[in-house]
This record gives sequence, C-alpha cells and structure tokens, in this order.
Amino acid sequence: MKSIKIIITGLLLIVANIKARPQQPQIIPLPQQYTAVPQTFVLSKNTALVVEDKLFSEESFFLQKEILSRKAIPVSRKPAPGATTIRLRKNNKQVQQGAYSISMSASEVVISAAEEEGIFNGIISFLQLVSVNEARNGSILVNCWNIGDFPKYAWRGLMIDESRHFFGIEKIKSVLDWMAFYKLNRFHWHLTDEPAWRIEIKKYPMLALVGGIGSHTDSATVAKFYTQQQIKEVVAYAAERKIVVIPEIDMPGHARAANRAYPQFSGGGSEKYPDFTFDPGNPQTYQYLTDILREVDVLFPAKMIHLGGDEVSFGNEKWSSNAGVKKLMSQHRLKNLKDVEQYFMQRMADSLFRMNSKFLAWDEMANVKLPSDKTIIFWWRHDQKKDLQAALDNNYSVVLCPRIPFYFDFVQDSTHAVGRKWKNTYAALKDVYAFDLNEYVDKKQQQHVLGIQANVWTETIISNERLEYMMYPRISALAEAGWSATKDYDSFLKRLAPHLSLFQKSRIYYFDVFSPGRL
Ligand code: TNX
Repeated sequence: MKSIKIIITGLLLIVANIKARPQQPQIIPLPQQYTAVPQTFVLSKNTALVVEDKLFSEESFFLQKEILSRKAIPVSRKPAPGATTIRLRKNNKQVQQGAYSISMSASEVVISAAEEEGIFNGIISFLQLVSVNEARNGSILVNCWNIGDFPKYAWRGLMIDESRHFFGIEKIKSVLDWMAFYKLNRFHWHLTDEPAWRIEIKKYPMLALVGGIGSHTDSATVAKFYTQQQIKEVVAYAAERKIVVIPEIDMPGHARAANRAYPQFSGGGSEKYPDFTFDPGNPQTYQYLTDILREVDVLFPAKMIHLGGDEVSFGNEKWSSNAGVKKLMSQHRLKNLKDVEQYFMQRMADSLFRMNSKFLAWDEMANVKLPSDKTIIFWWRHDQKKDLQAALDNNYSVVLCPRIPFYFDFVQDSTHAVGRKWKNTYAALKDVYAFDLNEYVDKKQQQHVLGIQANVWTETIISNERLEYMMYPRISALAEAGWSATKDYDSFLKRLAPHLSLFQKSRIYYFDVFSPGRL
C-alpha cells in the first residue's frame, strides 16, 4: 500500500513537472526543431564529459571552462559508474555548416555534429539550457529536450565602430562572449574613420600614434589603438568562439585620421568634412594603401577585408581641381567623380585579390564591376532599395544591415533621448526581431543573401555603459532573426526574460524592455 502511494506521488510529481515546463526550450535563437523529453538531467561534478572524436577536443575544453566559470561545477573527464555523461559525437549526416543535434535523457546528453562549428552551436544551446537554472548544492536540474538545429543564414554579424569611440580589448572580448552566446558568428571591426585610426601598421607607425589621437567627442585624448599583438589576441579569442573577425579599413572617404598622420596621401575634403578622402590622383596612394592592407591581411585569417567605400561624395569636391585626378580621368576615360571612385575601388580590390582576399564594401559600391565570387556588398541605406537590387542583379553576395532596424546607434524606444532617430523612426527590439527577408528580396534572388548584421556606430556612444545599453538585448533579437525559421515575438520575450538576469549578473547595463521607463 505504502509503495503504491509512493509511486502515485512520484507520478504526480513528474506530471506536475512536465506541466510546469515551458513549451519551448529556453534557448535564443529558438532551434528549428525540438521535442520535450519528460525527464530531467542532473549536471554536477559527477557528470563526465566524453569526447568521442578528437576533432571536438578544443570545443570540449570550451564547454568545460564555461560550466566551471558560470556555475562553479567542475565536470570530469572520467566516466564513473552511475554518473551522468555529456557526449560530443561526430555525425556526418549533419551536412549543413553549423548544424547539430542534441538528444537528452536523465542519464546522458549527446551533442552531435559533423564539424566543429556545429558542435560548438550544440554546446551553446546546452549552455543556454543550463545557464538560466541555479545550482543547488553543486548540481543543476536541466529539463530534457531533443533538438535538431541549423542556422537560417551563414552570416550573423555585428559591427562595432571603434574609431568614433574606443572601447578596448576587454570590452571587445565581452562582446565576443555574448555574440557566441547567441550564435552570432561574424564580428565586423570598424577600425578607421574620421576621428581616429585604431590599428598599428608597422610600415606607417604614425597612423596609430598620430591617427589614434582623439575621438568623436574629444579631439585631444591620447592615442588609443590596437597593437598587432592585441589584434591577434582578439582574433584568437573570437576563433575559440567560432567568430570570424572582419576588419574594415575605410577608403577612399572617412580617411581624416589617416590623413592627419600622412597628409601627402590626402585628397582633401569639404568644409564640413575636412581631409575626408585619400587622393586617387596620386599614383603612390595605391601603393601606400596596399602596403597597409598587406599587414592587415596577415593579421586576419578571414581572408576578407571591408574597404568601406561609403559616403565619398561628402568630401570629394577637391578632386575636380586635382591635376592627378584629371590625368587619371583622361587616361582611363572616366566621365565623373563617381567613375573615379569606382576606379579607385577596383584598383584596391585588385590588391586584395592578389592577397587571395575578398573585397567587401558598403552599398555605394553596388555597381562597381568586380568578380562576383569575390565581392560582398553590405546594404545599409534602407530608404534606397535600388542599391540592394543592383547588388543582387550584379550577382554579388549581400549582407543586409538596413539602418532601420539594424543600426544600433538608433534609439530603441520612442522616449529615449540619447541616440539617433530617422525621421521619427528608430530601431525597436520588436522591429529587429520582425526582420523578414521577403520584404526586401525576391525569392528568386535570396540565394545571394549571406545573412544579416547590426551595426553599432558610435558617434553618440561615449562609454561602455552606453554601448551595452544600445546592444542588449537587441543582439538577442538579431540572433533569432538570423537563425530561426519561426517568428513569435511573445515566445521570444518569454525566453528573453531570464536573459535579462544573466545580463544583470554580468554587470551589463541593458535596456529593460519590460519596463521601458526605467533607465
Ligand atoms: C553612416 S553606415 C555611416 C557611418 C555613420 C552612420 C551613423 C555607413 C556606411 N556610414 O559612418 O557612423 O551613418 O548612423
């Protein structure tokens, strides 16, 4: 009689537990497929991590380190009788890059994938399931799920502008940590622009030493920049998190900081944007910039460099009276300054191709003539769809970062005063989440779309706290827009709520979307 009572109570408890469970796994971005398994996995120091294929050994150390540093649980590597296990398994059937599956039971978690990126994504999903639960007496109860998952887009990017304001290596590492937590996998590093040049170039040391002085809001601060050693450190840190780092060296516009250091290559500017351009009429400019790009190329294994190409018309008025430019125009039958701009970019892209690197640029370059398999265009002017269309029609690969809703220097709530707005529109969390490719690109051309990206321009972002406030939680919405097939904002908000406590624990100064009045 007593034992029946115990069994019934046990059953009731299990049923209650299942009922209390969320209908979706507590994971952002939401996996493509999932089914609840009515069991609970116990993670503790008795859990053993078993790496079935040494291909995944680096990822296994990442998992071990994360569980230790987030939850103080030291999982072992030696399976003991009766202990639960986490297995990293190779499964060649997961053909798509980044795909993985997880199957869970009370006794084991099996994360499987065909390659390292996939296993890493699986590890992140498991970590998310773990991270929202608290450890009690050294163990954590994790609801079991079976998950089959793969990314919607290969490119899930975030850009940070460190020219306008410099945040430094520790901050960038923290950003990379959170990107990895959301399976964002491309970090576009805007290292040069008008106020400052932020990367050491050994052949031209003044670029960093002189060009690194100042910021958008303070022209006198001492030079701040990344040494080549620090760049390598960031690239390695990102690689450990399966994030590819893409540097941007902006040209021929947005070049004032460089021109302060080496004025002999300046093509002048306008009243509003002094010394804005490099000089396309000086034959030595091409060699100078190619030397710079060679050093940059060596530091970044991505084999792609973003050359900007944006807003050149803001400051190219001196080109028309430049004897070198005039000569160039007649030699190459260039009709106007737009042609000069494109000629300049073709030559610089050619330098990149000789390094075996791809050419990336903003949408002003959508019509430049280049090999389509080596060119990626970033569409940002959301009010000018024709440039996106041109890039697609030219068969270029495209990354979509329309400023509304993907510019995170735009405010995220109508009441916010610090940050930009675009004719009364801004970049609300909900709009970031709702991004739908079908609104922008015809089905027939969607194969050209690599993915999406948010850009954090930093004219108005003067501190780490401000950077955090503009990024979190919008990167969570960006991540789901770039990965998941389904769109359900309410479900997203439900899964987001516990993440706000994670931000809090990491001392991240986030925007509390649930009570927007509170700062
Ligand atoms: C336009 S987006 C720029 C940036 C500014 C940004 C401000 C782009 C390619 N160029 O230089 O920082 O607007 O939102």
